[in-house]
Formats: sequence, C-alpha cells, structure tokens
Amino acid sequence: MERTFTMVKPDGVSRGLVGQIISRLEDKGFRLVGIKTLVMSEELAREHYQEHVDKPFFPEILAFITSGPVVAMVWEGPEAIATIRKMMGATNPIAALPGTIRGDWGLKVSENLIHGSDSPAAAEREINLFFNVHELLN
Ligand code: D4T
Repeated sequence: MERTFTMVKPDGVSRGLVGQIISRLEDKGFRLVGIKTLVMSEELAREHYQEHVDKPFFPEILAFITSGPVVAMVWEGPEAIATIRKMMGATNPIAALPGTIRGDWGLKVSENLIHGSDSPAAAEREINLFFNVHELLN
C-alpha cells in the first residue's frame, strides 16, 4: 500500500473535469483518503514547486497555479505513485498517450490538468504540505 498526492490544477477545475478525473482513479481501484478545494497562495506554490523556482518557466507556473481553485487529493493503493503518474501521462500533453488524463484532455504543457507526486519522498512532503493528519482517513 502506498499513498500519493494528486492535484487537479485550475484548468482541470474550470473545465469541469474533476469528476471524470476522480472517476478514472476510483475505477482503477484506488481509494480516496483525503480531498479539499483551495486557491493556492504564492507562498504555498513556491513551497510546492520548490525544485522549479529557479527555472525560466517558473513565473508562468506560479501565475497559473494560483489563478483559481485546485482540488488537492490523497489516493491510496498498490504502487499508487507510479501508477497514477502513468495514468496522468507525459508532462507535455502533446506527447502524452491517448488513454491518459493529459493525453485525452490536454494540449499545453503549461496547462496540463493534473499534478501527481513523482517519488515516495515527494509524496510524503506534498501530503504534509496540503493536509494534516486529521483530514486523512486511516
Ligand atoms: P507536475 O509537477 O505538475 O506534476 O508536472 P510533472 O512532474 O509532470 O512535470 P515537471 O515537474 O517537470 O513540471 C512542473 C510543471 O511545470 C509546468 N511546465 C513544465 C511548464 O509550464 N513548462 C515547461 O517547460 C515544463 C517542463 C508543467 C508542470
């Protein structure tokens, strides 16, 4: 059993794709153990994307990710981190395979619908950044 942090980004929320994204993960068999909606502050965005703060595309990410509500979730299941990354598809939706979330619904790398933790260390850090222990199911 593994837990991972997943977030529907502002484009996915404004396009009304939250329900379909949750359905895909539920249909696969993962268990939703935490969920909340929020608008990310600049401080939270800088913390969340700490590995990207010096990249040239960071100002664009920052403006986008704080531009509207996101839906933050924690999912649980076998190999949840790698499996959900596979279901998300490649970072650039143009390269993402059909059948993946980004491959079916996205066209722009800057608006790629969903974030998912990419390692156990990232999952633990991101879960703790967005949720406290009382907001997650046992
Ligand atoms: P996230 O972190 O959002 O799950 O995306 P990935 O793990 O798939 O990809 P990433 O960390 O390399 O990129 C973080 C975030 O930045 C946006 N981005 C990325 C962008 O706007 N322009 C770019 O050139 C790249 C590489 C998209 C995702």
